[in-house]
Amino acid sequence: MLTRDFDLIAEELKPPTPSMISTIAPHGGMSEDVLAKARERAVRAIIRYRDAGCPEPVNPSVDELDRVMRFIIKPEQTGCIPLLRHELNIPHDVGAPDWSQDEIAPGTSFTVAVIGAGVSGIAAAYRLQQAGLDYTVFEKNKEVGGVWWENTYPGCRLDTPNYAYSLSFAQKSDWPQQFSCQSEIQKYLSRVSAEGGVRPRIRFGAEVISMVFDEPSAQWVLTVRAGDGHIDVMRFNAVITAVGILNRPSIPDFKGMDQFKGRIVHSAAWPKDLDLREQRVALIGTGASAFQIGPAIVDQVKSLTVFQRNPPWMLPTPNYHDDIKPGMMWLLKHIPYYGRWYRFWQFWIAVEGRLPLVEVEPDWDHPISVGRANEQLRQECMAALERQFQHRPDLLAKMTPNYPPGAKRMLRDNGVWGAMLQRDHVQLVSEPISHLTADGITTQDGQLHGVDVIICATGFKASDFLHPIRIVGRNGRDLHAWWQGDCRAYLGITVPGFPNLFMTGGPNTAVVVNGSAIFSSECQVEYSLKAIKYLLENQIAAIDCRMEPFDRYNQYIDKGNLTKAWGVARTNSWYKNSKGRASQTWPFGLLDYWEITSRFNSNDYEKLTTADLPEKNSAMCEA
Ligand code: N01
Repeated sequence: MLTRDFDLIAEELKPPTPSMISTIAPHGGMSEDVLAKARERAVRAIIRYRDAGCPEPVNPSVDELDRVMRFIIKPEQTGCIPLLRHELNIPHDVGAPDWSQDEIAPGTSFTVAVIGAGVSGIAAAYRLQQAGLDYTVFEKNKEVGGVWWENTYPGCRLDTPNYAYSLSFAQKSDWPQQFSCQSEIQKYLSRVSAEGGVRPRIRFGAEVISMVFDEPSAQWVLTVRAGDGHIDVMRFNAVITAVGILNRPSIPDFKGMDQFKGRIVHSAAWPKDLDLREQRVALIGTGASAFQIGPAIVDQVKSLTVFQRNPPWMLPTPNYHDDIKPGMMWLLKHIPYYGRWYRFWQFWIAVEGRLPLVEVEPDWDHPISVGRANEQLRQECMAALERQFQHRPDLLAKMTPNYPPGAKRMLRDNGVWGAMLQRDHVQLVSEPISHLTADGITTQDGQLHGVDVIICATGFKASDFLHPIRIVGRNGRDLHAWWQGDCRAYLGITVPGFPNLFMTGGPNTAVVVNGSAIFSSECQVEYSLKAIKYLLENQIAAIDCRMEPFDRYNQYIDKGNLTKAWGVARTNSWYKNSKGRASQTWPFGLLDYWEITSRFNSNDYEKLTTADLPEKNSAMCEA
């Protein structure tokens, strides 16, 4: 893009399609010979750019962009070019609304409430602002960031590649690591909210406790509690929820919890004053949070006892904690667009990601894996486990999962967890917990494990979408009662009976082996804006999802989830709800979600004008 030298993307330099089992080959699997040629040409191009005085890059034409994209992607993947253009964001912000309220509905009043100022809430606010809409963001915390503000436990960091884990309209080219730490991501979100101009529209310390659809006015009536207990009741034409799914801590209810003399903390509510030095510490759970906490505290504590219910599958990721190398940092800093193309690469890889590796093959018969590719992944991960625990057969046995890889979140492994477990003052207990006593944790074999502090890294109530907000829609329908713990939505965004309510991070939108939550949130926000545009253009008060597309969509999702390891495996995970249905996971590729959310089909919705709506519904309006 800098030099317009298309020799740099000559056919002979094309990287082979990288195969992704547990890890991806460096440089997309290019041979040493090709790599040397590519480096030589790149260096010459950089020198030319330097000698020309580092001119401002001229925006590439669409043809030029496509040519570069086609150099990387497979010929059969050209369908994903629009998605990749969105993520690359060159030369312009593809996801920006192509309209404004002033242009399409001048003089009308239309207000939107956004609930939550984490990544999704910031994205929603930014897009609403671009469309010139009147909006207010309600955030229960004192700062933006959502989970990245709340989770301050030692070792907290990303476990998805960072260049793809950022907003398409606010890319950052100087992430210090491939998987950045919590404080870095929090700083980024704080900066985006300030520079994006949305911060003044956020009401901090304001928790939405209920929202009721008032049919006569087709407005949502929100009851909002401020930090000082003050209650406000406010009306909005539409609501976008951005409350996240992994943020309501799940704290186990062990017998005898009230007897324990020490401190019990949850990973997501880490007390600032918690001093673990010389303490005997219990870590309950071996999910993503525990995996980060354990190695970060092991040097301080007197002893660490890890209580494991099911071992996780570990995904070899040697560079997990590494800083970006100086050479790469130089390129990111000095070569315009380098970070964008790096993001492009990470996104393109994630379009399918590890999805083929978790595919269920009906003719595959194995006690653990669900298909041939899944078995290959299992064997690679097993080989890595065996290498790590070659001198500790006891630990290898405890660390060997008996369910297919991908049935629950696979954890990034650069060896620190295995090394931690092999320290003298660390013990891995796989005997189930029976109860707590004043002095510690008793397991079902009757053994008391004396501890001073218990850390519950026991996850979140992921399937309780929008909990604990009371939500009442048309005809007095209570959303939580209607869902009965089995949450569903159309496209993960709208629910019949709840007009003009748009969710981000809703049911079945979590991408778990391909991509990041930010991608889905941006799709949901952009879809919501398209729906609002439709309302304004057509002077319709509200749209209400029809049952037929809702049912059809959920059948498609359920069928899809049953083709993936998590859909058929019986293991516990936050992917499933208490009914055993995978209500969190998106079972297809990123392109599929992009395509179904990139157009708003008004036929999927019943249109409500204020004239159609009942005149009075005072009971429902009571806050
Ligand atoms: O929670 P989890 P998490 N007794 O639900 C165990 C994201 N995240 O906070 O496997 C004993 O995964 C439970 O056991 P089992 C990421 O998406 C992201 O670790 O159910 N144990 C499990 O081991 C992640 O997937 C980052 O048998 C009990 C653990 O607790 C998601 O958040 C960083 C128990 C819970 O694991 C959740 O991760 C951290 C009980 N009663 C987290 N109850 C990023 O970097 C539960 N367990 C982006």
